[in-house]
Amino acid sequence: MAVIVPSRRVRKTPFTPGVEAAGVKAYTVYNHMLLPVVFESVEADAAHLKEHVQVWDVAVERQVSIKGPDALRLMKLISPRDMDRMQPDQCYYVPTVDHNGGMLNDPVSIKLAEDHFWLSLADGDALQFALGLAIAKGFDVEIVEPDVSPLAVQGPKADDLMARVFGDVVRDIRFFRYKRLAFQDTEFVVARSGWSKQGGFEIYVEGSDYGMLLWDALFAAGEDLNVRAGCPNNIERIESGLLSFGSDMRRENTPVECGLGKFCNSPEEYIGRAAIEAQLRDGPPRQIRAVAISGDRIHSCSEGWPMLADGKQVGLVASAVWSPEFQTNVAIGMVDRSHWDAGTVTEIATEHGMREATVQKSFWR
Ligand code: THG
Repeated sequence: MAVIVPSRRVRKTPFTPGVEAAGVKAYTVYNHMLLPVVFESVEADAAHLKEHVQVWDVAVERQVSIKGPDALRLMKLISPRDMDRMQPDQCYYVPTVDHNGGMLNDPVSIKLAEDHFWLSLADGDALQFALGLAIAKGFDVEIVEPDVSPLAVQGPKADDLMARVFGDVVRDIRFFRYKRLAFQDTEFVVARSGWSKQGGFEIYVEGSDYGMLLWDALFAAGEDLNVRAGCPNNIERIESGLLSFGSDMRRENTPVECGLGKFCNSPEEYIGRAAIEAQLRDGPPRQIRAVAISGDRIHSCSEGWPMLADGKQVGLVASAVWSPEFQTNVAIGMVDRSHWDAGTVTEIATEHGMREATVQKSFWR
């Protein structure tokens, strides 16, 4: 394939100079911005992530800032999750849905103040959804994409590296909580979160000019920890069951189908509530499952593969890759109720021929 050309529409990030110097081998485009996908190789990157610490340019996780007297009202309309329980230093994983319960995005929301939230977006123009609702409802809120670029520090040595740059106080940050921590003459929201299950943090870098200063500070502090540039890793995240919006789930799926029903507990009216509550009551017609695929190493699944039983489609695999750690092809499938029990064997039609695909009891991690 040819290269991706950056422009005002396909934006570089504040960390792109560091990513380029670290020898990035491929990008994808996410929220109209460059997202690195490989440094050494996806397998070598995964092995390093599981043993050391990596710094990830996840500036593509763009923030929608919702601020003003009606910010909480708008958040309650958008969020299936009970916003009244959210603590002042908390982050919530929030599936956002349309009026039929169809997934529109799966952001992390960050409560900055009683009247100020960020939605840290997956791929999709969810700012326009929030803005449209606010305009239609006449809400008193300001909605903007601020100059905020998340940088993730992930891996078992993340606490040690972060402590060297931000102080030992980082060790006290609990999962999906944040603290505001000083860096040079400013401060950043620093949360214990990130799109891997190796542990770590996300630093919401406010002000693009600080991007490379922080990048360089982390690499200078972490030399003896074997710190490297990394990125969300397709092997580690499939083993971990971290879902990718646009691939594993889309608007044709509800949060219940995505296994995110536990995040739909708002006692108040929100958009899509009737459809979601009906599925919580009756069970969804299909649901996300871990799937193991037999045979030779799968490098990637770009189009989505139908899962077949007796020649009839009973599901769809949208992410699959060889796992060196578990010595099988690991995959994420959206599987019909009739075939979603653990141990069920189906066939998938890949461009490399037919393969056996077995539904697993749970993800690998
Ligand atoms: N961090 C931030 N923004 C993001 C992502 C992120 N925006 C895009 C994308 N990732 C959104 N999707 C997810 C999906 C899963 C998780 C976070 C964001 C996640 N899930 C945990 C899990 O499944 O174990 C648990 C969440 C919980 O218990 O609340 O972390 O990564 N800033």
